[in-house]
Amino acid sequence: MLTSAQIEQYKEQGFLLLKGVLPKEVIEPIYREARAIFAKQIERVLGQKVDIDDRDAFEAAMFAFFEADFNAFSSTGKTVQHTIALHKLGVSDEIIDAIKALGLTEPVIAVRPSMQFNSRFLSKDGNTYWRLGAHQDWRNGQGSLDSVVVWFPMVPAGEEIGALQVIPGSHRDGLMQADAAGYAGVIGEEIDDSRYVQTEYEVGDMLFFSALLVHRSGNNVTRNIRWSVQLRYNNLAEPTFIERGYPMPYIYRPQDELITPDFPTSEQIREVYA
Ligand SMILES: O=C(O)CCC(=O)C(=O)O
Repeated sequence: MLTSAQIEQYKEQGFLLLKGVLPKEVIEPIYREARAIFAKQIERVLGQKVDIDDRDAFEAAMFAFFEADFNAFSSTGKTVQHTIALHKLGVSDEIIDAIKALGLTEPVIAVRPSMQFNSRFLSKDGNTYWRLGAHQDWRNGQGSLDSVVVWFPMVPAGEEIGALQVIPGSHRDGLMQADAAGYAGVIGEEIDDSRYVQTEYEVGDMLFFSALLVHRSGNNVTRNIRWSVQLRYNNLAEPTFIERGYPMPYIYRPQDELITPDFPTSEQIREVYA
């Protein structure tokens, strides 16, 4: 699927933006299902039926939902990352073949797929919303040295809506200093803005990049949400990954308390199985 020039470019630059990897018909149902899931909670919380195909009206309702019930917004945001369609995409031949071509001879999923809804109106303080400063994903994944991240928006995306910005070749400089290993692991040293390249996408385009590539979120200055997906993979055959015991830094566990106290009643259960 990839030409040798593309593979060379990936090795040199640490990223490869592939145009039209997937037909819109594959991305659209994932985006649509995510909106439909949010719409159900919007109706419950705001008492408002929203048309998921009316982008501005739907997104205005998203912002109102965020303000009205942050907990429900946050768990709905997690729920949309668990759809069957999104997970199927993460193991689709198109993506796995590309990752193999990039050198991951024995690919394995590094972490569950994630979906982001980037907007300053989905921010607690209007400033530090889901917009990441300069970082390397390797610091939170700690996987194989050739670990690959796949990033793509589900809407057309360029500078205005804050598509990803990358520093070509920065993967070759190795792991840079940062104070934390998790999502807060922003690179400590000052990086000249002129080193960043703005990436641009139509729906179906995908960015493949080394987990060591320095990158950051763009600044979404529009009133729309930048819906995007990230998929991450490691290579089971990479010698240091084997040597380090296949580290798995992502913590996934149930919380200790019931979210809805005194629920469910036996009557509710009997109704389900009636
Ligand atoms: O989508 C974004 O704005 C940032 C995503 C990112 O950099 C990451 O998940 O590593």
